[in-house]
Amino acid sequence: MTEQEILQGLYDRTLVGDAPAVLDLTGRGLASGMAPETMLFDALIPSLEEVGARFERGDFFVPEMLIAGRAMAGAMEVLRPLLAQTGATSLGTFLMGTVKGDVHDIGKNLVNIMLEGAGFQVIDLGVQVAPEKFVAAIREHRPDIVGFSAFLTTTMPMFKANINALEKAGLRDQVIVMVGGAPVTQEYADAVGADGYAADASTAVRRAKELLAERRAMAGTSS
Ligand code: B1M
Repeated sequence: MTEQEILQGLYDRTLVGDAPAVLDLTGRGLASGMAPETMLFDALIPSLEEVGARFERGDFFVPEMLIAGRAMAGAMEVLRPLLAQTGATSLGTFLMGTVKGDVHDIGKNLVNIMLEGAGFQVIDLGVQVAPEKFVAAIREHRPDIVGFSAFLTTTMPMFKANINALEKAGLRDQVIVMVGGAPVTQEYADAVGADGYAADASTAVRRAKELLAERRAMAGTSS
């Protein structure tokens, strides 16, 4: 198979949720020397975008979204260790979770992989994470950054609820807050009082590094 045929196959088989074929094509791609990033950004993610577009048009329903998501997740299991080749030293600790009421995790998991690849220690609280769970985990792990992911317009308000919970617990000044997820914008992040926002996984890594450097520079000048 040519590289183009593998990419087209990954796109088409993800679209119809054919997990075994997606897994097989991922293996073939790797065996033929393709970069994991090429399969991810040129086939798997565009396919899920098309799934979302079809769902919006009423051509796809929840079961189709679910099986497409599972097919993508299967490929990610194989690609994950290759994408996240972590350095020996940790840049900092990143606590991550999808907000309460929201079960989407593919985008969050991808951000986690990229963060790990860049050298962050990532603690993932999973999906449907309630404000009090974030608060307890911040107390326990003392992360440098906490990340809230939301993928539905109806769950985005949980960012504010989480930030309010951090303020109430006296933790807001101790941790950098980053937000992201498909419907989130910089304007929304600013409005809820987050420190940082990123539209995709690679920007999330860059933004996390910038925010951490700024925080450490400020701590250095004030001490
Ligand atoms: Co859902 N879903 N879904 N879904 N789903 C979306 C998000 C939707 C946009 C589809 C659509 O209408 N076009 C729509 C939301 C509309 C809206 O609110 N504006 C939607 C809907 C409506 C729903 C349900 C309500 C459907 C229903 O039941 N009627 C339901 C909600 C369930 C719930 O959460 N309570 C639902 C359910 C599901 C499934 C369970 C079937 C499945 C999820 C499987 C899973 O995640 N394990 C699913 C899927 C697969 C999708 C789509 C098709 C794909 C999402 C995805 O994985 N994208 C999605 C359509 C779409 O997004 N185009 C859709 C690929 C992923 C790599 O991209 O998620 O954007 P993304 O992540 C990016 C960035 O957002 C960013 O980096 C990531 C990587 O580059 N990012 C961050 C993410 N987190 C970040 C955090 C950061 C920084 C950056 O800092 C902390």
